[in-house]
Amino acid sequence: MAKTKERYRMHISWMVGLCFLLIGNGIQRSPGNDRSAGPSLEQPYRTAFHFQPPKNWMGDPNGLMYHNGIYHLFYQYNPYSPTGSFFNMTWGHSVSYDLVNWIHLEPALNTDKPYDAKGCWSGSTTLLSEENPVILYTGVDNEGIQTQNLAWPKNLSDPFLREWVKSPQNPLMSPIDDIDPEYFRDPTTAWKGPDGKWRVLVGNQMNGHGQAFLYTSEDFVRWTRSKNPFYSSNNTLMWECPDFYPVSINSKYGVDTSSQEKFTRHVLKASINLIFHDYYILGNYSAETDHFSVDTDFKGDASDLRYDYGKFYASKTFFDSPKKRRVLWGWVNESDTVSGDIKKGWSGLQAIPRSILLSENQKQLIQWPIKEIEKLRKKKVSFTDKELKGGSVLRVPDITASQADVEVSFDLRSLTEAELMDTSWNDPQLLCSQNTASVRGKVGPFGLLVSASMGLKEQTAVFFRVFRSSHGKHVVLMCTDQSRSSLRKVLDKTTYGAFMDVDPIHEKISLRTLIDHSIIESFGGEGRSCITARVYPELAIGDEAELYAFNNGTLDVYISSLNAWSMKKAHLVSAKEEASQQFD
Ligand SMILES: *[C@@H]1O[C@H](CO)[C@@H](O)[C@H](O)[C@H]1NC(C)=O
Ligand SMILES: *[C@@H]1O[C@H](CO)[C@@H](O)[C@H](O)[C@H]1NC(C)=O
Ligand SMILES: *[C@@H]1O[C@H](CO)[C@@H](O)[C@H](O)[C@H]1NC(C)=O
Ligand SMILES: *[C@@H]1O[C@H](CO)[C@@H](O)[C@H](O)[C@H]1NC(C)=O
Ligand SMILES: *[C@@H]1O[C@H](CO)[C@@H](O)[C@H](O)[C@H]1NC(C)=O
Ligand SMILES: CC(=O)N[C@H]1CO[C@H](CO)[C@@H](O)[C@@H]1O
Repeated sequence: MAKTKERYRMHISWMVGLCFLLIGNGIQRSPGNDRSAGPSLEQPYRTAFHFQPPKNWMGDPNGLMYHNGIYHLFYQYNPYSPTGSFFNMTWGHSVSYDLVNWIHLEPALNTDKPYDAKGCWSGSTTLLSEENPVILYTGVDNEGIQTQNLAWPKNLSDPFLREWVKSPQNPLMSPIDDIDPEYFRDPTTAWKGPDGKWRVLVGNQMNGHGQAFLYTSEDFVRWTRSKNPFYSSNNTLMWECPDFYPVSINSKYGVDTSSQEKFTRHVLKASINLIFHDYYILGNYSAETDHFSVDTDFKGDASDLRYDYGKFYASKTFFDSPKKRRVLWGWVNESDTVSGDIKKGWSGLQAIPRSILLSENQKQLIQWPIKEIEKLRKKKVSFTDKELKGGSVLRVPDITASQADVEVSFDLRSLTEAELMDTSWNDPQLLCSQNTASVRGKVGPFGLLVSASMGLKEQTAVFFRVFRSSHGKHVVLMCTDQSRSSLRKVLDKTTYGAFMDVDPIHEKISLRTLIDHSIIESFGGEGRSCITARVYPELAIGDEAELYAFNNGTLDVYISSLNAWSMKKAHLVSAKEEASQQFD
């Protein structure tokens, strides 16, 4: 869990928040219950098909797992306030049959032991066998000392696994040697090596640099720490929520965390504290020697690979065994002010779960929203072969543009005149900030204007620009420009950017964007570059939101196809509501 100055600030605002809630109690309508979870005048920013608890603050996704026909999502949850806090952090718990519709349960872990008196922070679940799941999590005591702890289900016959028991042997891993006890957290899902021993990584820092230690165990209770870090990088800060897993080479399937299949490579992901982005590197892992040889280290600059180049942090994957896929969850926090969060009564979303694969060239990961989300698609609007002249906008009619799934692909026929790429332009976010949608270019900006108001006073532009590099190749830049996303001023409206590994001579440039009131998740080039943004329009809310395709370059582009679906609302209910519905 993010432990920073920001959190201290949050703590202060937490107290303010609590007062507000007490005063407001009885006056405010609860933003929580499912029926109001979609568009409403009071809650225009609450989402319809993204995961969120009924109210209050949610952070990192924690143990994710599939167990006996049911998916479990645990998450950092502050049950007392819509703002983050150092104190009282619990493991929120919800279950699902399809990863789309959810039943909210009581928190699975609460702060009730001396070693977790201050908080039950992030961790993971591991299936010791198909039947036997366990939780490893970071407990924080009243001194701020962090340890790793074990819990298991109280009653394996309860299909929802509502109650969890903490091991009497806790804490199992304590900060030793010169590990800073306040920077020792977030155990990964464990994997089993050929020697039958379990292995987990725990994030920490040494002299201000991020690293992870490997712990091994035969019984999951007594753990031995490796002498040297499993991997460390001087180009990073403290690692939060490390994740380590195999990906298959040239197969469309995901791989179990403990798999010893030959044709795999490994991904090491670290959530970098204070920077709040999730970076990853690729390499070869040998479970015989526990050696991880990487293609390249983290570089600590804009060329590092990220899951998402917008807002997306503290993510975690799990292996979805029945579907044979690896699924990624990530926390998307608010871009609103703390008082905005308090007014809404909630803060934090989970991104739509993404299935994750290694690209064919093995240089990066490919992410795509899980197939199940398409169940929510209803009315479809589509057209093909449409010319989009330089400087034009095209309205997509008949769609609930505040709650939609849009797929568009662009065909570029005149690339010879593309602007020349300067070799010093190596920071895509900077490049997008300097070249927002209102800076006209040649090939681009072209893309979508989402969450737009009639007349375009408010709009969020998700777009591409194509440059020519000196050696005759092309560079594709993908941007999300939030500068005009809301008439409100005090929001974080950072313009996000990513380079996209697409050759526009041989491929169309595709974009899929999931729009859900206050979140815009965009997947460029079939999942090669992803950008998630949070927006809070004042005009473009509910039925007032519009969707456009646009081209602000001087050269024409062609929409080879556009499909847009209005989306239904997912069903998110409490266990009680679920039970009463079944009774009805
Ligand atoms: C365990 O859960 C099952 C199914 O919900 C229930 O019937 C049983 O009473 C529970 N056992 C205990 C000891 O709580
Ligand atoms: C990383 O930094 C430490 C000092 O903080 C130094 O001792 C070590 O040599 C550095 N490692 C590399 C690979 O540069
Ligand atoms: C990883 O393994 C592949 C296949 O054996 C090999 O080609 C590649 O060089 C290895 N990479 C590293 C960094 O060891
Ligand atoms: C949450 O969002 C705020 C506002 O955009 C940002 O300043 C902060 O760094 C984010 N925190 C995390 C942990 O991502
Ligand atoms: C296109 O560029 C012009 C000129 O900068 C700007 O006024 C206009 O808002 C831009 N259009 C879009 C859709 O951003
Ligand atoms: C409701 C509740 O348990 N609140 C606690 C949150 O943490 C603070 C600081 O430890 C306690 O003082 C509160 O009682």
